[in-house]
Amino acid sequence: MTINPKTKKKKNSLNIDAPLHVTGRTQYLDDLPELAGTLYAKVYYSKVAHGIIKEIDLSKAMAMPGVHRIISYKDIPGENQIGGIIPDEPLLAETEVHFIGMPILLIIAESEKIAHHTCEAITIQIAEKEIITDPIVAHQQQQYLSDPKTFQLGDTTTAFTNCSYIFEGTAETGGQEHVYLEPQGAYAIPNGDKSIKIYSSTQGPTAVQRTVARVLGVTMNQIEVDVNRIGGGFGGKEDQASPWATMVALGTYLTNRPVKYILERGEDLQMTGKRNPYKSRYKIGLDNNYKILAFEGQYFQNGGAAADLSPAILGRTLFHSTNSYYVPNVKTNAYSCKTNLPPNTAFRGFGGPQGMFVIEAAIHHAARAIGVDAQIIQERNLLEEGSEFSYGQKTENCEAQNCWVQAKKNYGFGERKEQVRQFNATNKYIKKGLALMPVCFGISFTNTMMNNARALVHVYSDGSVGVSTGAIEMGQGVSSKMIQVAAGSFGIDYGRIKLETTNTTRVANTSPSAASATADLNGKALQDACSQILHRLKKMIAAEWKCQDLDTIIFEENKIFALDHSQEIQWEALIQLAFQKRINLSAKGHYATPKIHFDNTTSKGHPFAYHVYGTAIFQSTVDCIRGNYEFDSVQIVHDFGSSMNRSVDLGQIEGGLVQGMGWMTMEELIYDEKGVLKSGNLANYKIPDIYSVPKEIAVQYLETAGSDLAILKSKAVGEPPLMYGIGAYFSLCNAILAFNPKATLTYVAPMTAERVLMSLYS
Ligand code: LUZ
Ligand code: MOS
Repeated sequence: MTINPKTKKKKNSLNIDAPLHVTGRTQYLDDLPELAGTLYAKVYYSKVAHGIIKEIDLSKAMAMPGVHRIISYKDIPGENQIGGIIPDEPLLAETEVHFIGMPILLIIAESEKIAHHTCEAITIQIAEKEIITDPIVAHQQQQYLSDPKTFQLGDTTTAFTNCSYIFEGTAETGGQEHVYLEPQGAYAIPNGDKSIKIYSSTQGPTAVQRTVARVLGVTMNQIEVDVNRIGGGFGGKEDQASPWATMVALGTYLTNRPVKYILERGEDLQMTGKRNPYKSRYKIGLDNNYKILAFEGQYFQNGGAAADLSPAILGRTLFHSTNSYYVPNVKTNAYSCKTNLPPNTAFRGFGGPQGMFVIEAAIHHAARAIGVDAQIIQERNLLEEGSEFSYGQKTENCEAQNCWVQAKKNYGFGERKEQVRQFNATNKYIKKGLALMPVCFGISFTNTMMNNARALVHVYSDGSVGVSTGAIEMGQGVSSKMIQVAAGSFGIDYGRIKLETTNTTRVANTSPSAASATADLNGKALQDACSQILHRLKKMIAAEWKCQDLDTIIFEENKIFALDHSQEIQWEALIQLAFQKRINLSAKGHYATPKIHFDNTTSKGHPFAYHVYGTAIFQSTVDCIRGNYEFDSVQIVHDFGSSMNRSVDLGQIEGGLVQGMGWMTMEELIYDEKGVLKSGNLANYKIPDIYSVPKEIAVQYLETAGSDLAILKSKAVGEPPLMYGIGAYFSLCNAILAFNPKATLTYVAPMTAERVLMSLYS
């Protein structure tokens, strides 16, 4: 467990996409050559957040030259239903609309321009009904998308009677727009009789396949979904790529022509769901050594108008409600509240960040009231080896303390604290704030069933290799990791491996590329496929060379040799020989994460293959006249296990951190009381740019034993770093308190410059 950022031999930094990206040759959905006869789809969506459809006037629209069809729910041959977890979401509205942006009609036209003008020529009268945008209002009216969930450990009621300090309060986090660079979209092509092939910008090809089959009333084998790569997902395409793919498939079904739809940014912002905003309450109790004895949380999730993935997201809020701390008595309740907003959905962290923010707010509140630094309370309560989470799993190879201690030591936190104290003592209108943010994130889909994957490997007779998995490349580098796994298994160069598109006819029944688990699940399935082929090759060569022990046969550097023999053979020659001997050079691999289980009736089990740990130290500077701020530095010690690709993993840390900071500080989604999105374009919805990222980001690799359940012991790295961003919020709180020790802190995120200013003078 040593940190060795420099001295250790630099591990692989393959990134097969980087040369394509920087030279502009990367192919996305819209770069596919279009077939002759392609038609273009566009959605007419509701401009009212809740109401009854009274009258639809298509007379002007139908008269537009170049309009092929205007499709309504009545034209749907199968089920008008796209809900993945709960069947509560029509593809096209029938009699009632539930949010602004809800699709009502689908226009199919000769060109995008005609589709656009047709859309503008449609008028629909909607009689408005009561509009709810606030989850607390929905809660008061018992408007839920799914059953409330409760996690419980120990007995909080008794524990509170033993506490020296008890604090209660509220916390609130806003939504977050995914802003994937590539908007949602799909392209459907007739593929013989009833069959349709769909190119989709999705994280979940099987979800698309299943949804299309359901809506068209055909079996899944009629629907082929193909994904080359996507331009970002962040959870926004885990479930919400399906409607657009279903629409183009419906268009193709009804016209027998190729149909394409790529959303304009404005449409995407209006129609798609975002990170779930939450309003929460907490009660925290500590003893006089600042040990947290009890924690209670109530979480009101703003789910929007349909369940989508919100029930699962709600679960992860509870899984991560105590973040990286051991709390012996926990009681948490969560409610998925139904409102008239677009159905909110997965977003990197999947409810975890929303849960973690609340306990961090509770600790900050307690620290301020007691008169100690929050770090003292954080440090005294970090998880230890064998600590039990409220869901019954216990930590194994816990690195919570290790990351924390290393971060403080390696980045000289003690000195830094003194420097900041001095700076604040000598500057009146500029104040600095420090905060530490520990993170512990569980790796696996919380729905145990989803933790499986498959891979298909062909070794061609010339020795080149084709690899298919269920993994979607969305910029996270999973393609590079898959190539590393295959090349490493066969002991051959990366250049001999071709990674194929992700296609439902080659790899079926896939889980979405999500939950940080894509490289683990698909990598392990790929290892399984490779080892089957390897085994056949070893048996063949053992017979040739008369070796007894297959384990003495080594595949390395494009050749094969046996430890107790002088012979060796080049990879190509070996494959030629195997081909002549009629050996099967293809294999299908399968992996299902072992050991995990969870009982939804008791909310106890062992849902995660392992946990990922880390600690980030934030330093911010606040301009106390204007409320503006910047981040001087973020210094991280992160538990990578044994990173298989340092540059890809570093990119994930930096990207996740900045995305999390954006959520916590500047990205403000505003809906008015009518459910109108007021921040519906990228001019007034601000995401971090190069000027707002921290001046310094340092990441140290905590190289640990890793986990056998992580691919090549390289721990999952997709989501955990997003939650470091929460530290940004509290470092701003601390700078505000340095200016005004009596300031009101609301624990409402994002901490925009306006909120900082209001707080400074509150
Ligand atoms: N998706 C999902 C996820 O369906 N289940 C999960 O547990 C999850 N976790 C993170 C991100 N996406
Ligand atoms: Mo995700 S939030 O891992 O699609």
